[in-house]
Amino acid sequence: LWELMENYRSNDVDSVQRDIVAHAEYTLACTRFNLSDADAYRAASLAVRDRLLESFNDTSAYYLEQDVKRGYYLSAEYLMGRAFQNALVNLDLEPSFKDALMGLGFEMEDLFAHDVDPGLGNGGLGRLAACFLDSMATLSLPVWGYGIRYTYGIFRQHIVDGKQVERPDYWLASTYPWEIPRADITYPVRFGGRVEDYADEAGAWRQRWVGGEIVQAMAYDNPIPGFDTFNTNNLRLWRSCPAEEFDFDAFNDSKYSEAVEQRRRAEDLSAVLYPNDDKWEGKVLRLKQQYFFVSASLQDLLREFLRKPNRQWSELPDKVAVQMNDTHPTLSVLEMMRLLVDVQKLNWDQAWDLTKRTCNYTNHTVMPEALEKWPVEMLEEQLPRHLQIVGEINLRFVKELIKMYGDVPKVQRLSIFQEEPFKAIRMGNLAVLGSTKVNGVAAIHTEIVKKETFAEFYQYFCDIGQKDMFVNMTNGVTPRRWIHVANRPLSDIYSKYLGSQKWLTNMELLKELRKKTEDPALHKEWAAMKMQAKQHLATWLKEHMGLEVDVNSLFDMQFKRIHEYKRQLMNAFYLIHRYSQIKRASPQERSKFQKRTCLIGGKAAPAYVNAKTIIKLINNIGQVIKNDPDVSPYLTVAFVPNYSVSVAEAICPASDISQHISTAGTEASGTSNMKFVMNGGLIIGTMDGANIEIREEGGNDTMFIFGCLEDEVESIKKKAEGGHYPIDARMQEVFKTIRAGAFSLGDAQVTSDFSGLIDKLSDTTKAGTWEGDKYLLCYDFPSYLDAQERVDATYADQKTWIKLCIQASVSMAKFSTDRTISDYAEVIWGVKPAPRPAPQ
Ligand code: DL6
Repeated sequence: LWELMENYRSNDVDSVQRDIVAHAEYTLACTRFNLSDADAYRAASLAVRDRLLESFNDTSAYYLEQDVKRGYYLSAEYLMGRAFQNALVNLDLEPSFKDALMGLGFEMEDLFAHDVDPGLGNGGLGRLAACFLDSMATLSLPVWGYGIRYTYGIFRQHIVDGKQVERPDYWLASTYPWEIPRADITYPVRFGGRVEDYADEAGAWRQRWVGGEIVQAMAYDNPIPGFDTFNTNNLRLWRSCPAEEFDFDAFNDSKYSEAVEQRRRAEDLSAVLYPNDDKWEGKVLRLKQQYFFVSASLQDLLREFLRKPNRQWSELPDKVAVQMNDTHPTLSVLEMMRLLVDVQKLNWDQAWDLTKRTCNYTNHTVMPEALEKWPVEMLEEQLPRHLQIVGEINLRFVKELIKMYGDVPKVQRLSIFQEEPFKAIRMGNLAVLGSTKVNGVAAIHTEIVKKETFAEFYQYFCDIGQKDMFVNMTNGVTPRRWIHVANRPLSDIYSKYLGSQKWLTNMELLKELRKKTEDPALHKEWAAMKMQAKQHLATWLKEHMGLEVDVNSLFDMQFKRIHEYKRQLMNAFYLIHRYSQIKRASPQERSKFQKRTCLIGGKAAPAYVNAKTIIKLINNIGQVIKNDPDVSPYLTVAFVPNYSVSVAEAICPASDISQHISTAGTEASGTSNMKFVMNGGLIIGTMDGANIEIREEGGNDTMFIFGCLEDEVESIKKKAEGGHYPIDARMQEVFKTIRAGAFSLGDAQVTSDFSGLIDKLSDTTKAGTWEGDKYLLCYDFPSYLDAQERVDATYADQKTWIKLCIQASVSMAKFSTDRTISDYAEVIWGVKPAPRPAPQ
């Protein structure tokens, strides 16, 4: 067969051109004499895909042959971003494809816009998973991702009359050349039915799960090329399809509609991504989605494990590491037990030992409303065997706890089962108990996980001598996408000053440039780079929103999911305050104000009323300012719709300052903070999440810090209960303007909605509580204003500003996912790089 296969595809311009034209002619059946940009995009992407597949197939064969330990990243969400340019960069094909396309009459960059940006995730957690995949491949680590191939990703956000309107995201409407459907790789996944006891050949009682409904999980492979390596890994996404056997029986019985209904039910499973971020919703379809992808993934990885002849089950933890991305894939613990005990017939103790030593869990949020709790009833109905298994795990665990501590209330809190207000499985507790390592995603977050979220578990593991079970893995982002692809002028500056592109796989090298933070030549290039990014964004804003912005103004950005804890509302209050200041000033004074363009973006969960009201408020502020000729020359405020990976690629490079202003102790890490600083912007922020570590790396002077500290929050809230909670006069002024309808554009209902937001905050007796100022906006507002003043003052001195930007950006090595993933591989997975040798 090998001899029959041609050589690898050649990458000289001529061969690339031939491949593109051949794909246009034979694969796409387009006439090669008249190709549109869209046709050229499809043909070129297929030519890239051929090269991806060569590398992908050979890497998979190499891993198998070497029998390396494999890692599997299980995540319900991935925000991969556009694949075309990324693949060209990672496979080092950009120059030849650029020339080849040019020769055919196309600008390569024009074709990038035809690439789909699949939104198979909500926000930070999904984008992190995508950056992780890039680093795993780049580090030549034999780690694959598993997830769900949602037919509809996160909704497309439109702004109509200042309000968020959600439209379905049918991302598959245009062709998607980056996936390979694997009709030959399918697994049955069962729901419902019942558990039967039976005696096996040796006479021992065993259980088997029978009946119910079966759907097929079909694999779609998305090759993930590494940068500067011959390895290409895989993201395997599962699509639900009807199982054939079922339809057949039903048709025979002439139950046509029932059969059709069954097909629809099966397809529904992977139809939509739930658009909630940081919030658990007890929807049965969501539980089924989780089990669906967990079951298919585990069946698949165990099949791979068993491909080596004479495998012993005891080898499993030496050959397989599973990472559960948040609690969404926690059913892995139960499914692994079922597959080992019921299917492979291992005894319980061995199966439990292997499961625990194979699985690991990452926590991504401190929001209690995010911790999943599946009702026992729901499990009983959908996954009866798993309910038995979790019951048994818990029984053994509780017995051990009682032996250690006695029958004390703490045992109930550690239990996997919640009794009140409804009987449920606490997925967080199950994830911790079923794992070798548990990690948080930034230093402060891991401490909170240990002292609050899972305090009693942490104590328990300390008591049994496993203190090291909880570890920190500070997040990161990939410099390939977030610098090299998103901001080529900056990438070129780095490569020029360092003499090579090696910094792209070793960001420590950038620290060399700390010596040059005052170098006038570098300053000049840096300023030109920033200006180019701002101009690029300005063109984009004009094209997409009809918005005109002044590229000489300070670009101020806040882009992330809209959530009360992220405090976009505080930013909105600040904008009103700034507006009033400018409005009140005399014409001469006005001209002294630093001009600002303030852009905010992010999606709100469709049912999150307050978040949607905040979006409306921001839009109305933008409108009022735009209509006010006294202020509009000095201040622009706009809400940028449909924040996504590709939008972020235009946004991040253009920022001067970005806002990461969550209440201390609420944002687990944040990753856009990293992207903005890597792109030469500074941060105004709180001592929260990864801000703290970014500041440590860059130096205190590179961040405009304000607000209370995490360890002060408790006492501030306590004090507030007594009723003392002063509200700054400037904030009261803002409230007054809002209540007076200054931002309601004549709509009384809108005034009432906006007032609803601030009534809650200004009820001084309820500050710090759910009903009051839970996220301490009133408390932090004065210091936020001070920090904003420092921003303006520093920006006025461009020399200092650029120096700080360079200092911060070149100090970001810690936040490359290459560092993060090396830590995961070493500390958690025990997976080693397996670089495939250069092809002959
Ligand atoms: O770890 C990635 C990312 C963090 O940077 C954010 O701070 C955190 O809010 C986010 N969490 C989620 C919540 N998902 N759940 N559950 O996206 O994770």
